[in-house]
Amino acid sequence: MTSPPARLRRIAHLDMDAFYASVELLRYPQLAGIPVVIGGGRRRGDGFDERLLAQAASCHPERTWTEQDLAHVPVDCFPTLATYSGRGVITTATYPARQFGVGSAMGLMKAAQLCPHAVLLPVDFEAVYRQSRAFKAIITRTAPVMENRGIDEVYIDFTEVPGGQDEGGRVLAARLQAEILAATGLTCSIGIAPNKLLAKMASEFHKPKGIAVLYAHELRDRIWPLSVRKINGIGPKTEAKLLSHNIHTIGQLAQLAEQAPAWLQTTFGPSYGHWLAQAAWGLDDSPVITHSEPVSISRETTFERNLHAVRDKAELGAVFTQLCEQVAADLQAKAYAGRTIGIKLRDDRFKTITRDHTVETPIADARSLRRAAGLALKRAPLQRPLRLLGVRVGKLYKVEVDGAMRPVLTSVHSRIHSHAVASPTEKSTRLKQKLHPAQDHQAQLALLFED
Ligand code: DCP
Ligand code: MG
Repeated sequence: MTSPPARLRRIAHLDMDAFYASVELLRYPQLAGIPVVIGGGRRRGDGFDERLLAQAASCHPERTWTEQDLAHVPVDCFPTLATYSGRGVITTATYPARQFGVGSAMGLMKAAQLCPHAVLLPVDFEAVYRQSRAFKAIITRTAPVMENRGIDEVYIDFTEVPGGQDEGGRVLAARLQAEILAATGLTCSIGIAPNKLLAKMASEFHKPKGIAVLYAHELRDRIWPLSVRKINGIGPKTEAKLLSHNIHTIGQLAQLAEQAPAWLQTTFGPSYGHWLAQAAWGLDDSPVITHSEPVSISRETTFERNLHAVRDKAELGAVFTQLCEQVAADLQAKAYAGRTIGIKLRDDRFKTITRDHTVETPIADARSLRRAAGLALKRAPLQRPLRLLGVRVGKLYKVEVDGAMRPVLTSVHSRIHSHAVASPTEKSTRLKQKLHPAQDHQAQLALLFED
């Protein structure tokens, strides 16, 4: 009996085109095809549309201008880079604007010299997040193995998706582009390759609205001529170091990796040196991670005025209970429970203190959280007025449908993160407790918060 042929690994990287700017063009379609840059501020509550309509009314007083007319405000009523003064930078630019050499991270004043007639718009984060969620939902409907990489990009495993192998992934990519466009009005570019590393490079090949299909045997022709900087994981410092050794292209790096592997490892360290060699040869077996589970769930609040543990006991106690209730609601909504309950305090001198209490079995209800958080609070100094109080639940477990608890396996990234952040604090807390055993009156103050 012959086994079915092994499927080729096909990984896609999808990246939205001029994302923040394209989201604005949905609101102002009359700006399509002309240079537009995003930068200089946020939209929320800044009265941008009101000013725009007022401008339209002063140019065209023969008619009335309301919010419904935003898509018809003449282009020459919009603010341009020429009128900008300040120190803001460009968040992104439409492709027509990029033709003038302007782009992300450039100062707006400098961009104004290159393209003074470009329209300047503020960013609308609410709309951007809404569209981000919308396009990702479209993808997972068809291709469920998707890794969220940020606001406007994802990796998608095409390997097992029906039709995902057709024309190397091109057919499915075109379908996703069409579905995203139909649902959101936004365009994206997709690269499909044997792994994430190559897919990320390929998605840039035919931007905007492009699809690039890359096979392993094309490494020499299509990847090696590119600058080393095109490898996701080579930043400006590594690039500068490589350039100082006359390594400009990925091909030169690959050659070096083959001829002098020890040099890369001594120059960049064994782990990064090895990774550089692998990357130059187009090798990457990192998986598409479908869900990144949280390391912890927390809520905190900064008070309108500073509160004192004794003088404002009732108010603080109420806030404390409310925070526990909110965390409990968050945990239950997401079907998590946790074993380490922590509190965070910030006093009037901005000193931040955290304390943890770990329980035997995972909990998610407000009463249990309140009790455990109270025990953590007992060990915190409470003499000074407080400006902030927070409650955090870590060591999370996923509560399955049948009620079983599965410990949350955090990704490598979040493990590194939680070590970097949590361990030193925990260590210093333990150290301090050894050196300065909790004073009795502190414990008594904390008792004030108990049920
Ligand atoms: N962004 C930002 N600051 C930067 C770069 C980007 O705030 N220095 C924001 C704005 C972008 C979004 O992130 O719209 C996505 O970044 P991309 O690098 O994917 O850039 P775009 O989507 O704007 O353009 P492209 O078509 O090149 O992907
Ligand atoms: Mg993008």
